Amino acid sequence: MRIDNPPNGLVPRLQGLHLFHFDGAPCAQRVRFALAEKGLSRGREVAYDADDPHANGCDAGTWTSRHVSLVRKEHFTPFYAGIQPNLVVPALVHDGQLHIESMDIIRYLDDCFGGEPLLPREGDAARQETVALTEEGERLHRSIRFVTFRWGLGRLGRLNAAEEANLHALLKQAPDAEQLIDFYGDYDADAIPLRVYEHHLLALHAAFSRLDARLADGRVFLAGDAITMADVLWAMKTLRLDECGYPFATTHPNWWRWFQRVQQRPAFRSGVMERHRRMNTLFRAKSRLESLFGRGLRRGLHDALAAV
Ligand SMILES: N[C@@H](CCC(=O)N[C@@H](CS)C(=O)NCC(=O)O)C(=O)O
Repeated sequence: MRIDNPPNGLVPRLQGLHLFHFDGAPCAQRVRFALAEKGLSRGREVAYDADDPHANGCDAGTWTSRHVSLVRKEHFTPFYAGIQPNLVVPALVHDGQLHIESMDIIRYLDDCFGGEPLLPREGDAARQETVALTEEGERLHRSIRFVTFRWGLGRLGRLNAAEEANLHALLKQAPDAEQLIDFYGDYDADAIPLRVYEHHLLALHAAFSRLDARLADGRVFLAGDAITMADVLWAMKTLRLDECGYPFATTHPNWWRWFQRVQQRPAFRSGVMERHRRMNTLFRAKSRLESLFGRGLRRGLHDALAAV
């Protein structure tokens, strides 16, 4: 989605490609994965709010990284609100034009840059499948948030009263498309209730079961032999849930093999994992420890399925 005349005056002055993102955020990882598939590599690192004309150049074949820390709540600042009205990452600026919504950004990159298409071309049967699978993945976006916040952050991700007030103030003029006010309101009051967590876990389990069955015919990727934007989107959900201890290998074996294939792609290693290893290791250590004590996401899924 292109945003014309954003309030932040920096945007029109940015030349080349600038990605506002967070290393550990699945929605930003999708875009970095796609950038790498397009042969574009991470170039200069500048502060997300750097207004330095020398930071604005972009070497050919690279994109400028503007890292927005979700941990330090840099996405809840007036500066960032002037770029991404929904206060989430990612956002992309290309030669002064602002684009938001990760999957729209990927389509935009697919149109602008060469390489194999991530959305199969018009007339290719795989195109419709790719669109449908992408839409299904987008519908489950909030389920990942609910599951990982309860699993990974417990009460740690809560906003204090001042941060809550700030969020309300920043979203006053915006449609709150990501429902952050509702989400943080409930979460700050009572973490995430078990029944909500289980509801989202079951929705994800149902989707992965369908995807697992789709791969039973031996196809390499979701819509055929070539990787598409649907694989990119679902891979990031899978990575996050795998980090949290979701038992993919035993529950959805075809899907697990598909994920190994995706992980072997050089673009996955460079675009997604390069600066995500520390967080990945931390998440895995936590989920292994929980498994040892018979707790965690594996147990959560088991209980949720048993209660149906
Ligand atoms: N529909 C948006 C969703 C973006 C989104 O939810 N981003 C998450 C990270 S994956 C975020 O910034 N969350 C901030 C928060 O929950 O405070 C997109 O696809 O770009």
